[in-house]
Amino acid sequence: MRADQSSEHPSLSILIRINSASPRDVPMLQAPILIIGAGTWGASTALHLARRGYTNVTVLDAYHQPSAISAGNDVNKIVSFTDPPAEDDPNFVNKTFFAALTRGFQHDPVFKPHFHNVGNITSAFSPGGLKHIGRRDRGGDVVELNDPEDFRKAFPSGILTGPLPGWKGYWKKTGAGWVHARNALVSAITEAQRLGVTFIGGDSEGRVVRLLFSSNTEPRDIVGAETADGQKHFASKVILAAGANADQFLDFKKQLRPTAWTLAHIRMSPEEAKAYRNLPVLFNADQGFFIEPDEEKHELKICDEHPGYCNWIVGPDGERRSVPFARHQIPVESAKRIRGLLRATMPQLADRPFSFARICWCADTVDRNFLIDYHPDHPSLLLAVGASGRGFAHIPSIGGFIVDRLEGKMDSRIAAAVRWRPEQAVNRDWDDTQNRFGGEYRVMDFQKVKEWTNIQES
Ligand code: FAD
Ligand code: FSA
Repeated sequence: MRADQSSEHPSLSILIRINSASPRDVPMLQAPILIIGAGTWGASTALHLARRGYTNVTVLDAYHQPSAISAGNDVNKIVSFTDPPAEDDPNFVNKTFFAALTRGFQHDPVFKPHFHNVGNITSAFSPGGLKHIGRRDRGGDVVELNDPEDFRKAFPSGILTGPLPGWKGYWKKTGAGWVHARNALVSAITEAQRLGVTFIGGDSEGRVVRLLFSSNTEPRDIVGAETADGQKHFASKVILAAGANADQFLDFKKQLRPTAWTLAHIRMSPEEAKAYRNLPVLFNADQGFFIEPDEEKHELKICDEHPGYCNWIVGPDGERRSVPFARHQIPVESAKRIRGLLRATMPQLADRPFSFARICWCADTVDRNFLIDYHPDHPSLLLAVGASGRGFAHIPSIGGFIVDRLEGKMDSRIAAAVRWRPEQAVNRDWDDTQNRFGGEYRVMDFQKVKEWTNIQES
């Protein structure tokens, strides 16, 4: 076997001479399939492959499961249900995705126990934020909240004691709420394992350092991936589901912008946690959101809303590129914004110490549609990326769409929306706020952050 360094991505790919006994000749269901990334989408894909009868599926992840850096490794995420669309619905693609996750949370025993149907309130106070939320098609019964008093009445008394200045919004009382994200992720992984999928996690044996490409086939196809321990994992198909880190393995032609958001927890007493049980999700497009405290540790997670942080590094070619990194702290400016949200809503909690915080990475496409497609130059490489800061809710079902694409069965309208589309990114404005509001109303740069929190995890 000969291994040459690839000229395209010298450090991230390697060329391998493949012989005729390659795994490619094995029937599809028994053929080795490698998934890179055991986060939200990788876990969902593994589960759907196993359920469709694939018997040789391996998932590699840089962390033991559930990955500490997966965007899905979180106490909660927002979910909203949608009915299946009519064939001629102009929003057919998006609604099909949402109808599928709806079925998953309503009926799939792997996910159903983790969904909390408490309703959600989407709100804003800036003209742009209000216009944005007003455009959303929410489905179901929605009540308008026109002033702070309407918000207070949507909650048990004594909770929303803050001024909620200028807040207006929409309250979807049912068919919306939150999912215990980490538990849903672990549930998907556990079920996939039970059905025979192998998960390999850890910095040495699970962390992919490069993709492996054939040197003697045209086109130069992918043949597997190499992990940090030097192990080469060969496969017939490779599914890249490494979230924000996918961008480091290939030239995505600017289609992915790794972007991070910020979250913190405060600890409540068991009695308080009980009083704050079953609250609707309260999301404000100008300031952030929170969801009731979790049952186990009684921690309330709060996110400040903003267009995101990138970590801009200028490469030798003069192009800047956002490069993810892990940190279980947040910028102090973000911590202040989180306290600002608490002061506006629940000032009684605004000065509590934080018990946990982290930055959390995702990757935005230009139009914030997903990117689920074969790579045009590497026919056995399927990309399952571009969750665009809204991909957790799809955990029950996204893997089904990814496997549809793998099998060439994806609905053509969906396939068109989630295709490889570098033409969209040619003149990409990296600083585009992508329809997000809040914070400084611009994309921020971690390189310019001077001060970080120093939270001791309890
Ligand atoms: P991830 O879940 O991040 O998975 C990527 C995996 O790749 C990780 O497990 C990682 O360890 C692994 N990996 C990375 N590098 C390597 C490597 N070299 N080798 C092997 N493995 C590697 N969505 C919602 O629907 N509702 C919400 O309320 C919501 N809230 C959010 C709040 C925040 C703060 C953030 C940041 C995102 C939120 N999202 C939400 C978005 C959602 O979490 C993501 O879109 C989704 O989890 C992305 O899934 P993924 O599988 O693409 O990435
Ligand atoms: O309704 C939703 O799916 C909220 S996603 C939560 C969030 O924090 C966004 O508010 C943020 O803009 C980014 O997309 C990360 O996820």
